[in-house]
Amino acid sequence: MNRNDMAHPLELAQVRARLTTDYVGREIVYRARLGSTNDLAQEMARQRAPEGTLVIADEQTAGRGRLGRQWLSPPCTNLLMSLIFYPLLAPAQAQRMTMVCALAVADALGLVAGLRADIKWPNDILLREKKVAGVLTELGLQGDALAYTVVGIGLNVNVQISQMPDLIRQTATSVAIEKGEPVSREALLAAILNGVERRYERMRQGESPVDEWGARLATLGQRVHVADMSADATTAESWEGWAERVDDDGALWLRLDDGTARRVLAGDVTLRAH
Ligand code: BT5
Repeated sequence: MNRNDMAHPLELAQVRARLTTDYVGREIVYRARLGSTNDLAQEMARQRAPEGTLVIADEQTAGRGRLGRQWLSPPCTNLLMSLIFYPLLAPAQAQRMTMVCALAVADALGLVAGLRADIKWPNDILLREKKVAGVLTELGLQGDALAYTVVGIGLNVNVQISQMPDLIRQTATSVAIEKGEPVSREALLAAILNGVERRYERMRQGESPVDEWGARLATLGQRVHVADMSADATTAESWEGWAERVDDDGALWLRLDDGTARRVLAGDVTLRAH
């Protein structure tokens, strides 16, 4: 049996050997098991841990998605990680960090596994229309300014369908399932970190990731149903229409059937037949 076939703890030396970054992933906090990497990363961000610090675990006991949903992963099979940044962005622009990281994950899937990934608005990465990764960006504010962002990434690498809980079996996939063989978590992780730094640097030099992200969104041009999760949305609003475009803050613009346009900042998208 190839050693990749067996779940083994992450080998950080193999990650470091592949890093080409100056600061992203140069500081690594590894835990075999913890509640949520986003929680530990937020705690460290409040204490000004260095930019690009990686918090990574082989198992989470309280992994979460948006609105407190669960993120599920068997031990030692996938990537469960969070990155700390102090971007000079307004809080409304923080979604750009999700874009930078989602694009880096999509690139890494191509580079390391030869798979073509799509992005689903606002924070999913898909392989053949199934969810392979989710991104959870959380903010720290100081007054009206952004103090830090923590970008959590859960990427299904070597989990098999038989190991997936019923909740996600129909909608989720993994790199190994799509590729038909196990893939090195270390190689994928290093490629993600390298890509994140490259893209983050470009953003810091004034280039917005929005255009590239928008071009990679499987959602645009589709007829969709969107359950609105924006903070200012009254409970359980939802919309159906054509997903026309995204704007600089990453909000989705829908064209409703009565011809009006509607801006949705956060939500859940389901494709509709047309
Ligand atoms: C997300 O939320 O997709 C963001 C997930 C971020 C997880 C990472 S893991 C490291 C870091 N630490 C954390 O505690 N979190 C981050 P959302 O769009 O709300 O999607 C959540 C939904 O995805 C769940 O309700 C399930 O339906 C589904 N789901 C759960 N686990 C999954 C998995 N392993 N693969 C695919 N889908 C999953």
